[in-house]
Amino acid sequence: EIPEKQWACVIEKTGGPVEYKEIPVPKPGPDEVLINIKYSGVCHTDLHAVNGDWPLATKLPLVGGHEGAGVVVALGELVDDIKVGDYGGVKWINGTCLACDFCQQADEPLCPKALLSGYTVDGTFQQYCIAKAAHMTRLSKDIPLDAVAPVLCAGITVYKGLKESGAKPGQTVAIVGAGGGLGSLAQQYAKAMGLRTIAIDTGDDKEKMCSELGSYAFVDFAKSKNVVKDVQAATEDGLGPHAVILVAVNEKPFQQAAEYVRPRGTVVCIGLPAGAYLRAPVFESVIKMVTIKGSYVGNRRDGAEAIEFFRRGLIKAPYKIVGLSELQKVYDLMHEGKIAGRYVLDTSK
Ligand code: 8ID
Ligand code: ZN
Repeated sequence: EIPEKQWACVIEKTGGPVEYKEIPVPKPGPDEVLINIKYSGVCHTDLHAVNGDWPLATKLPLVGGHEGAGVVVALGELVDDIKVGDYGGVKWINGTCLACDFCQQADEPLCPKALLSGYTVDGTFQQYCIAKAAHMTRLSKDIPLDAVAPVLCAGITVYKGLKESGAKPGQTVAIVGAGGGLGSLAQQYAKAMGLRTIAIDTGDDKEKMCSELGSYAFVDFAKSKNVVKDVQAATEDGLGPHAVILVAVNEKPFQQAAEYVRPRGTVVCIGLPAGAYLRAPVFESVIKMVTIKGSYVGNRRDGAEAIEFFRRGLIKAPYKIVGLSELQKVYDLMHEGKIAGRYVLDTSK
């Protein structure tokens, strides 16, 4: 009962347009599964892929998307630990070699042969998507496929970033870009991990959302006359947050965070604004013993842990559902910075 054709969103060339059209249903290779994607989140990475603004080319034509949740409908002949009918998630890391130096140490996002969903292989903006069985995220049947979709990239990534920050329960973390998809989930994971959060973003809608998500303070970067001072003033002793999670799509905050982070604090860079550079004052970075690091999605274990927080009901971030055919409208809103939280696409319409 797997159809020959399916609906998908395809770009033929970098820059778009995004075309909603019928394409063939792919067939899984020996170590792959075919997943009937029910819902897919839309990540800002998907917009970077359309715009081609990163120093890494996409495949073309391209089906984007890497936050896909659905039902397994076919298995390659080597797959013996997944059944047809199981729930599965397709994340950014679609597959890796499982043999290199990095894969051996469970750093598989760093695998030089990593396949990237919706970037170097077709992703989840289609009704039937392929994933390497070893990397399919296992989802139990009590997990709602719409709400879990954003966890598959945004959730895993911010959970990993919070772990990489080294922040301990009771400490304060600044979330920069808190009103977006990654930022909204970061506030929920931080809360579940016993951390306090300061949200940084702009606009009344995002401020309201961040307060509902558990942040005790909000700094509006567009209204603030001095973001560095305002973030530090939002901490009890005025010395700044223990960690900063940077998920904004803008260079400026990557050049401010080291100034307001607490002595001994850690700045975790996650957002990927095009052509941007990190900048930090050497003097303050040294005498404050600041750590600045990058964090890139998560390994399979991080994924399983992030899903388990969600399954237990600890992660509730707002999302809106629209049809797969409306992807371009979502990109337009995202480009304008008008999305509070995440959009999730229903692939049946
Ligand atoms: O593994 C990774 N490192 C990874 C994984 C997934 C996504 C990295 N990303 C990257 C994406 O490619 C993108 O560059 O993280 C970035 C954020 O993705 P997103 O959360 O999906 O984007 P969004 O929903 O558009 O949210 C971005 C927010 O940043 C705010 C915007 O207002 C928006 O709410 N923002 C901006 I633009 N400038 C800001 C500033 N100066 C800012 N917030 C605070 N200060
Ligand atoms: Zn993503």
